[in-house]
Amino acid sequence: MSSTSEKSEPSGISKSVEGKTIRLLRGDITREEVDAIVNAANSTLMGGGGVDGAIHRAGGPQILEECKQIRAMQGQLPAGQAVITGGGNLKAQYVIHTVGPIWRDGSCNEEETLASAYRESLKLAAQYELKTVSFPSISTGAYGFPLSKAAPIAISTACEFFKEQSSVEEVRFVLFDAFAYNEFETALNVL
Ligand code: AR6
Repeated sequence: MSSTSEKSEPSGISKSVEGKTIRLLRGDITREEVDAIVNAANSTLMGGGGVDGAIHRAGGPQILEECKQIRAMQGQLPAGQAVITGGGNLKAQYVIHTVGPIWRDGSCNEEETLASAYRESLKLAAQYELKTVSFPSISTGAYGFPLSKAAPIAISTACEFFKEQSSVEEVRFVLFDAFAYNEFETALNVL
């Protein structure tokens, strides 16, 4: 895997991997001007707290309406899977809703399920021919996944995905607090 040209930027860092970009930013994902932001949802798709609540508040009722239609068609969304809606009032054109695993003790397939949540979200972005996608740190809030384990999984899953031909040119991780940002920075630095 080729990874080159790490750059310091005012609001974060980026690294080139396989000719594509991984960027880390501190901030609020609802403000992202990208093709799609990813929501750390729950299986009901009916909204919740954390980043899920923030996205539905900022995006308005249209997003929940579309989530209800998806629920009606396919039922609950299992952990590790992803679906897509429009972005409502957000600057992002789409919201990709995925469900991360609830951390138990690490023996319940949590790591593979987390990787799957990132991978399936990226596959959906590629299916829609999107170029830029912003992720929060999935599962590391209410779902209790340790950040030191989650950050390397997030970064390495994006890198693996970059090996495949797709429309996705830039993956951003938008981290809400300094602790999360530092864990992702550590994971990016060991690439
Ligand atoms: N922008 C970026 N990151 C954020 C934002 C934001 N506006 N708000 C919170 N975070 P969580 P989970 C960070 O709990 O662990 C919901 O109720 C937060 O600091 O949102 O996957 C769902 O409905 C943390 O690092 O998601 C589910 O029931 C990260 O986002 C459940 O929580 C994820 O925290 C999902 O839990």
